[in-house]
Amino acid sequence: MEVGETLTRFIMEQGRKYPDASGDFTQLMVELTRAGKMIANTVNKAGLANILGLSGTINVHGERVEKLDEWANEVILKAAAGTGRLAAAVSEELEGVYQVPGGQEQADYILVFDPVDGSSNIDVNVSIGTIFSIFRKESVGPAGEADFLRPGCEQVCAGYLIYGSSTMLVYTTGQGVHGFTLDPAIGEFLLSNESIRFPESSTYYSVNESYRNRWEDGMRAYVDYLKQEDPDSGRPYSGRYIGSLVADFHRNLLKGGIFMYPGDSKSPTGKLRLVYEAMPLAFIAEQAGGAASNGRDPISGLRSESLHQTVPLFIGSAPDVSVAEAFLQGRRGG
Ligand code: P6P
Repeated sequence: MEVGETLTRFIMEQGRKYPDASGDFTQLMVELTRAGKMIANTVNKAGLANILGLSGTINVHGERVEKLDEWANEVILKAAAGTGRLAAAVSEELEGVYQVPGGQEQADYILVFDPVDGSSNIDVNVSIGTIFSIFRKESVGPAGEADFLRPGCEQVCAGYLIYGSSTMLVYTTGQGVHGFTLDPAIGEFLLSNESIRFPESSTYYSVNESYRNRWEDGMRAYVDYLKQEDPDSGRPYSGRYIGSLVADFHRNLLKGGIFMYPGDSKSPTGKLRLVYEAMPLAFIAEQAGGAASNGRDPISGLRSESLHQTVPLFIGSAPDVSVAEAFLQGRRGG
């Protein structure tokens, strides 16, 4: 595919590689990208639309649209459910499993997503994102929690949108990681980064060091290691942490680096959600030649025990994740 190819065409081309593909997945992806365009349009005028409180807009039902998170949640649910190809969904904004109205329980797919990750950053104009992934529904009849408590390796698709200096959609279906940039002039996502791979060498590490005193010794030792002068290994790495998971992950994916949100004495399993934050990004990281771990085990092999379970996350260039694990497991010292 050449640069500039539309996302819709790319999805359809990829779909053709699966002879038994019914087109349902393609339809779902096309609708998710349409929802992404709607969210991008609103985010990009956030300052004007007073997005943090009331959006300042009125929806089709004449109701005042609430916060961005709830609004984006609705936009994504409506877009995906409107395809008739989605049975159910789990979102950071919803307590339990959302059954798609209209009895789509026979539909093949279920969706997990975080509609707006990092929305607290929007009022200071920092990039934020949407994270999503798709599983095939396993159960017969209405999808239950068990359909969503699956190992990450069973995802059929994972992606994120990043609303920054430009809006990008990055996704994988297990055939590499591909990035598309929204051209606002024509309202199309155009192929801009085909087959993204983590660079051989890393430049960045991302972690909130204000929690250092809560970390276990191995975590402190690892971050100290990254700060040592050792030009041969590219150290010291540059610290970059903007408090927006998608933005930090995206930069490290393109430039090389590791993002960490460890467990600590206050939050032993960290803050980030396994099902709709860590697992989708882990699929992308692995498809780009990187790795994702909870400090011991690959995220892709974990099975969540609850919909909103948190998990420590170490994700990025594979060598960096491996070294971090060695420090965390006491196999390496400073
Ligand atoms: P902390 C945003 O609230 C978020 O969920 C992620 O996007 C981000 O990486 C993390 O939390 C930041 O959390 O505790 O460092 O402020």
